Amino acid sequence: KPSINSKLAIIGVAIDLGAGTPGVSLGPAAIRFAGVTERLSNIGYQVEDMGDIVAIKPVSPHTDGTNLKNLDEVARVNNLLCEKVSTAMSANLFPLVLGGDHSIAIGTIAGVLQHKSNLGVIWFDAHGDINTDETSPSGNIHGMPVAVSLGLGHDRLTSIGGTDKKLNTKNIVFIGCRDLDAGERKILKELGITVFTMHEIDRLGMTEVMTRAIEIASNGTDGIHVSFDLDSMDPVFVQGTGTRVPGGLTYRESHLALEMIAQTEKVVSAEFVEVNPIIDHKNETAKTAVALIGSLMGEWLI
Ligand code: B3U
Ligand code: MN
Ligand code: MN
Repeated sequence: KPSINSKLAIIGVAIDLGAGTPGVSLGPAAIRFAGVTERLSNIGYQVEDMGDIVAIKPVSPHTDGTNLKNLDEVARVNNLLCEKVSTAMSANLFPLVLGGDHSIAIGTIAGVLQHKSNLGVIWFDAHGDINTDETSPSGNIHGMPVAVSLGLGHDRLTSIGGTDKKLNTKNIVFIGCRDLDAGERKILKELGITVFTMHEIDRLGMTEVMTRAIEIASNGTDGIHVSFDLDSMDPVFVQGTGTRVPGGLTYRESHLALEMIAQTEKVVSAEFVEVNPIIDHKNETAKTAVALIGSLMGEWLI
Protein backbone atom coordinates (compact mmCIF):
# COMPACT_ATOMS: atom_id res chain seq x y z
CA LYS A 1 0.00 0.00 0.00
CA PRO A 2 1.29 3.47 -0.72
CA SER A 3 1.27 5.69 2.34
CA ILE A 4 -2.06 7.32 3.02
CA ASN A 5 -2.23 10.87 1.62
CA SER A 6 -0.15 9.71 -1.29
CA LYS A 7 -1.41 10.06 -4.83
CA LEU A 8 -3.09 7.45 -6.90
CA ALA A 9 -3.95 7.27 -10.61
CA ILE A 10 -6.99 5.41 -11.85
CA ILE A 11 -6.49 4.05 -15.36
CA GLY A 12 -9.45 2.29 -17.00
CA VAL A 13 -9.00 -0.09 -19.92
CA ALA A 14 -12.21 -0.68 -21.81
CA ILE A 15 -11.33 -3.86 -23.63
CA ASP A 16 -12.88 -7.30 -23.95
CA LEU A 17 -11.09 -8.40 -27.12
CA GLY A 18 -8.76 -10.65 -25.16
CA ALA A 19 -11.66 -12.58 -23.62
CA GLY A 20 -14.05 -15.17 -24.97
CA THR A 21 -17.15 -13.49 -23.51
CA PRO A 22 -17.95 -9.87 -24.43
CA GLY A 23 -18.81 -7.27 -21.79
CA VAL A 24 -15.76 -6.71 -19.60
CA SER A 25 -15.01 -3.63 -21.68
CA LEU A 26 -17.73 -2.01 -19.53
CA GLY A 27 -15.87 -2.97 -16.35
CA PRO A 28 -14.15 0.39 -15.76
CA ALA A 29 -17.48 2.24 -16.05
CA ALA A 30 -19.15 -0.21 -13.64
CA ILE A 31 -16.33 0.08 -11.10
CA ARG A 32 -16.45 3.90 -11.26
CA PHE A 33 -20.22 3.74 -10.89
CA ALA A 34 -19.71 1.57 -7.79
CA GLY A 35 -17.80 4.47 -6.26
CA VAL A 36 -14.11 3.63 -6.50
CA THR A 37 -12.93 7.25 -6.44
CA GLU A 38 -15.05 8.18 -3.40
CA ARG A 39 -13.91 5.04 -1.57
CA LEU A 40 -10.23 5.85 -2.11
CA SER A 41 -10.69 9.54 -1.29
CA ASN A 42 -12.35 8.55 1.98
CA ILE A 43 -9.33 6.43 2.88
CA GLY A 44 -7.19 9.52 2.37
CA TYR A 45 -5.74 9.21 -1.10
CA GLN A 46 -5.51 12.00 -3.61
CA VAL A 47 -7.07 10.40 -6.67
CA GLU A 48 -6.38 11.43 -10.22
CA ASP A 49 -8.63 9.74 -12.76
CA MET A 50 -6.62 9.40 -15.96
CA GLY A 51 -9.68 8.15 -17.89
CA ASP A 52 -10.00 5.11 -20.09
CA ILE A 53 -8.05 3.58 -22.92
CA VAL A 54 -10.73 2.33 -25.29
CA ALA A 55 -10.35 -0.64 -27.59
CA ILE A 56 -12.00 -0.64 -31.00
CA LYS A 57 -13.51 -3.90 -32.15
CA PRO A 58 -11.91 -4.96 -35.43
CA VAL A 59 -13.96 -6.32 -38.31
CA SER A 60 -12.04 -9.60 -38.28
CA PRO A 61 -10.95 -11.07 -34.94
CA HIS A 62 -8.02 -13.03 -36.37
CA THR A 63 -4.61 -11.80 -37.33
CA ASP A 64 -2.97 -13.52 -40.28
CA GLY A 65 -0.64 -16.34 -39.43
CA THR A 66 -1.57 -16.71 -35.76
CA ASN A 67 -4.39 -18.13 -33.69
CA LEU A 68 -4.33 -15.06 -31.45
CA LYS A 69 -7.70 -13.34 -31.48
CA ASN A 70 -7.64 -9.57 -32.01
CA LEU A 71 -3.84 -9.47 -31.80
CA ASP A 72 -3.51 -6.06 -33.49
CA GLU A 73 -5.92 -4.26 -31.19
CA VAL A 74 -4.81 -6.04 -28.01
CA ALA A 75 -1.21 -5.10 -28.81
CA ARG A 76 -2.15 -1.47 -29.59
CA VAL A 77 -4.10 -1.04 -26.35
CA ASN A 78 -1.37 -2.63 -24.25
CA ASN A 79 1.32 -0.42 -25.75
CA LEU A 80 -0.79 2.61 -24.78
CA LEU A 81 -1.40 1.19 -21.31
CA CYS A 82 2.31 0.55 -20.77
CA GLU A 83 3.00 4.21 -21.54
CA LYS A 84 0.17 5.47 -19.35
CA VAL A 85 1.21 3.39 -16.35
CA SER A 86 4.80 4.50 -16.79
CA THR A 87 3.72 8.16 -17.04
CA ALA A 88 1.70 7.81 -13.83
CA MET A 89 4.66 6.30 -11.98
CA SER A 90 6.99 9.03 -13.29
CA ALA A 91 4.61 11.52 -11.66
CA ASN A 92 4.79 9.54 -8.39
CA LEU A 93 1.23 8.25 -8.76
CA PHE A 94 0.33 4.70 -7.74
CA PRO A 95 -1.25 3.10 -10.83
CA LEU A 96 -4.59 1.40 -10.14
CA VAL A 97 -5.68 -0.21 -13.40
CA LEU A 98 -9.32 -1.21 -13.93
CA GLY A 99 -10.23 -3.82 -16.53
CA GLY A 100 -11.20 -4.93 -18.91
CA ASP A 101 -10.05 -8.45 -19.64
CA HIS A 102 -6.84 -9.83 -18.14
CA SER A 103 -4.80 -9.27 -21.33
CA ILE A 104 -4.26 -5.76 -19.93
CA ALA A 105 -1.82 -7.16 -17.38
CA ILE A 106 0.62 -7.23 -20.31
CA GLY A 107 0.58 -3.43 -20.55
CA THR A 108 0.30 -2.75 -16.82
CA ILE A 109 3.26 -4.94 -15.89
CA ALA A 110 5.34 -3.68 -18.82
CA GLY A 111 4.71 -0.12 -17.61
CA VAL A 112 5.59 -0.89 -13.99
CA LEU A 113 8.76 -2.70 -15.11
CA GLN A 114 10.03 0.60 -16.59
CA HIS A 115 10.36 1.80 -12.99
CA LYS A 116 10.75 -1.38 -10.94
CA SER A 117 13.00 -3.83 -12.73
CA ASN A 118 12.79 -6.53 -10.04
CA LEU A 119 9.05 -6.72 -9.66
CA GLY A 120 7.26 -9.37 -7.59
CA VAL A 121 3.75 -10.36 -8.67
CA ILE A 122 0.86 -11.89 -6.72
CA TRP A 123 -1.66 -13.20 -9.24
CA PHE A 124 -5.18 -14.07 -8.06
CA ASP A 125 -6.95 -16.23 -10.62
CA ALA A 126 -8.96 -19.41 -11.15
CA HIS A 127 -6.74 -19.81 -14.23
CA GLY A 128 -3.01 -19.87 -14.96
CA ASP A 129 -3.01 -17.21 -17.71
CA ILE A 130 0.31 -18.68 -18.84
CA ASN A 131 -0.63 -20.00 -22.27
CA THR A 132 1.25 -18.98 -25.39
CA ASP A 133 0.09 -18.92 -29.01
CA GLU A 134 1.40 -22.49 -29.12
CA THR A 135 -0.42 -23.89 -26.08
CA SER A 136 -3.64 -21.82 -25.99
CA PRO A 137 -6.80 -23.86 -26.49
CA SER A 138 -8.83 -20.74 -27.27
CA GLY A 139 -6.59 -18.11 -28.86
CA ASN A 140 -7.88 -15.67 -26.22
CA ILE A 141 -5.04 -13.40 -25.14
CA HIS A 142 -6.43 -12.99 -21.59
CA GLY A 143 -5.17 -16.55 -21.04
CA MET A 144 -1.59 -15.47 -21.84
CA PRO A 145 -0.42 -12.37 -19.90
CA VAL A 146 1.84 -14.20 -17.42
CA ALA A 147 3.68 -15.93 -20.27
CA VAL A 148 4.07 -12.64 -22.12
CA SER A 149 5.40 -10.87 -19.01
CA LEU A 150 8.05 -13.59 -18.79
CA GLY A 151 9.02 -13.03 -22.43
CA LEU A 152 7.18 -16.07 -23.80
CA GLY A 153 4.79 -15.96 -26.73
CA HIS A 154 4.19 -13.79 -29.77
CA ASP A 155 6.74 -11.00 -30.30
CA ARG A 156 4.02 -8.43 -30.97
CA LEU A 157 3.15 -8.92 -27.28
CA THR A 158 6.53 -9.70 -25.70
CA SER A 159 8.05 -6.57 -27.29
CA ILE A 160 5.68 -4.28 -25.35
CA GLY A 161 7.77 -2.22 -22.94
CA GLY A 162 11.00 -3.81 -24.22
CA THR A 163 12.14 -7.42 -24.41
CA ASP A 164 14.72 -6.81 -21.67
CA LYS A 165 12.15 -5.80 -19.05
CA LYS A 166 10.47 -8.99 -17.85
CA LEU A 167 9.44 -10.74 -14.66
CA ASN A 168 11.50 -13.28 -12.77
CA THR A 169 9.80 -16.68 -12.32
CA LYS A 170 10.98 -16.94 -8.71
CA ASN A 171 9.03 -13.80 -7.73
CA ILE A 172 5.66 -14.74 -9.25
CA VAL A 173 3.04 -16.52 -7.20
CA PHE A 174 -0.50 -17.66 -8.05
CA ILE A 175 -3.41 -17.76 -5.62
CA GLY A 176 -6.72 -19.58 -6.16
CA CYS A 177 -6.03 -21.63 -9.31
CA ARG A 178 -8.46 -24.44 -10.08
CA ASP A 179 -8.66 -24.52 -13.88
CA LEU A 180 -5.23 -25.06 -15.43
CA ASP A 181 -4.75 -26.35 -18.98
CA ALA A 182 -2.38 -29.29 -19.55
CA GLY A 183 0.10 -27.01 -21.34
CA GLU A 184 -0.05 -24.54 -18.46
CA ARG A 185 0.67 -27.22 -15.84
CA LYS A 186 3.71 -28.27 -17.86
CA ILE A 187 5.14 -24.77 -18.20
CA LEU A 188 4.44 -23.87 -14.56
CA LYS A 189 6.34 -26.97 -13.49
CA GLU A 190 9.21 -26.38 -15.92
CA LEU A 191 9.61 -22.79 -14.79
CA GLY A 192 9.27 -23.69 -11.10
CA ILE A 193 6.53 -21.11 -10.45
CA THR A 194 4.72 -21.41 -7.11
CA VAL A 195 0.99 -22.02 -7.41
CA PHE A 196 -1.27 -22.02 -4.37
CA THR A 197 -4.31 -23.80 -5.74
CA MET A 198 -7.57 -24.08 -3.81
CA HIS A 199 -6.16 -27.32 -2.41
CA GLU A 200 -3.33 -25.49 -0.61
CA ILE A 201 -5.68 -22.75 0.55
CA ASP A 202 -8.00 -25.36 2.09
CA ARG A 203 -5.14 -27.29 3.68
CA LEU A 204 -2.97 -24.46 4.95
CA GLY A 205 -5.50 -21.68 5.34
CA MET A 206 -5.31 -18.27 3.70
CA THR A 207 -3.09 -16.76 6.39
CA GLU A 208 -0.29 -19.28 5.86
CA VAL A 209 -0.68 -19.19 2.07
CA MET A 210 -0.39 -15.40 2.02
CA THR A 211 2.58 -15.39 4.39
CA ARG A 212 4.39 -17.66 1.92
CA ALA A 213 3.14 -15.76 -1.14
CA ILE A 214 4.29 -12.42 0.24
CA GLU A 215 7.74 -13.88 0.92
CA ILE A 216 8.00 -15.09 -2.69
CA ALA A 217 6.91 -11.75 -4.15
CA SER A 218 9.14 -9.74 -1.77
CA ASN A 219 12.38 -11.71 -1.83
CA GLY A 220 14.93 -9.54 -3.68
CA THR A 221 12.27 -7.40 -5.37
CA ASP A 222 11.76 -3.66 -5.44
CA GLY A 223 7.98 -3.83 -5.12
CA ILE A 224 4.89 -6.00 -5.49
CA HIS A 225 2.27 -5.82 -8.22
CA VAL A 226 -1.16 -7.27 -7.41
CA SER A 227 -3.11 -8.65 -10.35
CA PHE A 228 -6.61 -9.59 -9.21
CA ASP A 229 -8.90 -11.51 -11.58
CA LEU A 230 -12.39 -11.46 -10.05
CA ASP A 231 -12.86 -15.07 -11.21
CA SER A 232 -10.45 -16.16 -8.46
CA MET A 233 -13.46 -15.73 -6.18
CA ASP A 234 -16.22 -18.26 -5.83
CA PRO A 235 -19.01 -17.72 -8.41
CA VAL A 236 -21.53 -17.06 -5.63
CA PHE A 237 -19.76 -13.73 -5.00
CA VAL A 238 -19.02 -12.80 -8.60
CA GLN A 239 -21.94 -13.35 -10.93
CA GLY A 240 -20.52 -10.66 -13.18
CA THR A 241 -17.38 -12.30 -14.45
CA GLY A 242 -17.00 -14.24 -17.70
CA THR A 243 -15.32 -17.51 -16.77
CA ARG A 244 -16.69 -18.59 -13.41
CA VAL A 245 -15.24 -21.73 -11.86
CA PRO A 246 -16.81 -23.37 -8.79
CA GLY A 247 -14.92 -23.71 -5.54
CA GLY A 248 -13.17 -20.36 -5.41
CA LEU A 249 -12.05 -17.89 -2.77
CA THR A 250 -14.64 -16.73 -0.31
CA TYR A 251 -15.42 -13.06 0.20
CA ARG A 252 -13.56 -13.08 3.49
CA GLU A 253 -10.53 -14.99 2.22
CA SER A 254 -10.15 -12.50 -0.63
CA HIS A 255 -10.25 -9.54 1.72
CA LEU A 256 -7.88 -11.16 4.21
CA ALA A 257 -5.38 -11.85 1.42
CA LEU A 258 -5.44 -8.26 0.18
CA GLU A 259 -5.27 -6.86 3.73
CA MET A 260 -2.18 -8.95 4.41
CA ILE A 261 -0.58 -7.65 1.23
CA ALA A 262 -1.47 -4.08 2.22
CA GLN A 263 0.26 -4.56 5.56
CA THR A 264 3.59 -5.21 3.82
CA GLU A 265 3.56 -1.61 2.44
CA LYS A 266 5.43 -3.00 -0.58
CA VAL A 267 2.65 -2.73 -3.16
CA VAL A 268 3.61 -0.46 -6.06
CA SER A 269 0.75 -1.12 -8.50
CA ALA A 270 -2.47 -3.09 -8.85
CA GLU A 271 -5.12 -4.11 -11.32
CA PHE A 272 -8.63 -5.50 -10.91
CA VAL A 273 -9.93 -7.25 -14.01
CA GLU A 274 -12.72 -9.28 -15.62
CA VAL A 275 -15.69 -7.38 -14.17
CA ASN A 276 -18.57 -7.94 -16.61
CA PRO A 277 -21.61 -5.76 -15.81
CA ILE A 278 -23.63 -7.22 -18.70
CA ILE A 279 -24.01 -10.59 -16.95
CA ASP A 280 -23.99 -9.17 -13.42
CA HIS A 281 -26.81 -8.56 -10.96
CA LYS A 282 -27.23 -4.94 -9.80
CA ASN A 283 -23.53 -4.15 -10.33
CA GLU A 284 -22.59 -6.37 -7.39
CA THR A 285 -19.34 -7.65 -8.88
CA ALA A 286 -18.10 -4.08 -9.42
CA LYS A 287 -19.12 -3.26 -5.84
CA THR A 288 -17.12 -6.28 -4.67
CA ALA A 289 -14.15 -5.04 -6.69
CA VAL A 290 -14.38 -1.64 -4.99
CA ALA A 291 -14.48 -3.26 -1.56
CA LEU A 292 -11.43 -5.38 -2.46
CA ILE A 293 -9.61 -2.27 -3.68
CA GLY A 294 -10.38 -0.69 -0.30
CA SER A 295 -8.77 -3.62 1.50
CA LEU A 296 -5.66 -3.56 -0.67
CA MET A 297 -5.30 0.17 -0.13
CA GLY A 298 -5.42 -0.11 3.65
CA GLU A 299 -8.99 0.89 4.38
CA TRP A 300 -9.40 -1.35 7.43
CA LEU A 301 -6.44 0.34 9.13
CA ILE A 302 -8.41 3.54 9.55
N1 B3U B 1 -7.03 -21.36 -19.94
C1 B3U B 1 -8.08 -21.08 -20.90
C2 B3U B 1 -9.30 -20.47 -20.25
C3 B3U B 1 -9.16 -19.17 -19.59
C4 B3U B 1 -8.04 -18.45 -19.25
N2 B3U B 1 -8.46 -17.33 -18.65
C5 B3U B 1 -9.75 -17.34 -18.62
N3 B3U B 1 -10.20 -18.43 -19.20
N4 B3U B 1 -10.55 -16.40 -18.06
C6 B3U B 1 -7.53 -20.20 -22.03
O1 B3U B 1 -8.31 -19.84 -22.90
O2 B3U B 1 -6.34 -19.89 -22.06
MN1 MN C 1 -7.03 -14.04 -15.50
MN1 MN D 1 -9.34 -16.13 -14.72
